[in-house]
Amino acid sequence: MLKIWGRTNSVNVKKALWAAEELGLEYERVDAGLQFGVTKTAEYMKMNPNSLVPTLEDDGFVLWESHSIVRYLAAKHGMGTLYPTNLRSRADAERWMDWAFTVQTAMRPVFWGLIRTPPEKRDPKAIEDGRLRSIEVMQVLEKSLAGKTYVTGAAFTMGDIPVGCELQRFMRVPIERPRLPNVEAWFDRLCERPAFRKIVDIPLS
Ligand SMILES: N[C@@H](CCC(=O)N[C@@H](CS)C(=O)NCC(=O)O)C(=O)O
Repeated sequence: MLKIWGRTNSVNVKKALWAAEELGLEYERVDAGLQFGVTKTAEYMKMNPNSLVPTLEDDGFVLWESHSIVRYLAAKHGMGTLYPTNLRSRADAERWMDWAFTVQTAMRPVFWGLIRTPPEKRDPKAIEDGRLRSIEVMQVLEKSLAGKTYVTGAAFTMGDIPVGCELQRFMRVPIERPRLPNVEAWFDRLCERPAFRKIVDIPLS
């Protein structure tokens, strides 16, 4: 059976799990990372020398890098749905997948500062700089989503998965955000998806 290593509160693990759920796949998830350890064991490092999560194993095939895992699952089980068959549509979806790391970089000091750092140890300037940068980055998505239902157009694809996971953090951390009507409407649409609610939109920790 498909196996995915990674703790459920990791934004990158969520991407792999959400894709598996959208595709209706059966999988076994193994806790790994941060408080669960595992990632520095010799056995794990043979699969993933980065000591990071997620890692996927599919019938002897091992893969790491969350966006590659999403692409792999989508290509194997969602050709023509999650994985667009038209080259340009696929490139568009992949572009948004790669761009998700731009959001992640901007949000990291905000998320770590407010969610994983005790108040007395926080760096308010780093948090505020991250907040401003994240808002700037979100304006790109806001403009692009005008007239669209999902990031690549009318259909939900793999392109929505990584950015959707990053957006959940942006929407749920306790910060001030400007109105972003298109982004908010897209987030609401994602929240209608059972797999998003089950895997992604869980309390931040
Ligand atoms: N680019 C990698 C990054 C993986 C990554 O940074 N994972 C984090 C969790 S989001 C991690 O493993 N942190 C250390 C840990 O959990 O022990 C991917 O997308 O898979």
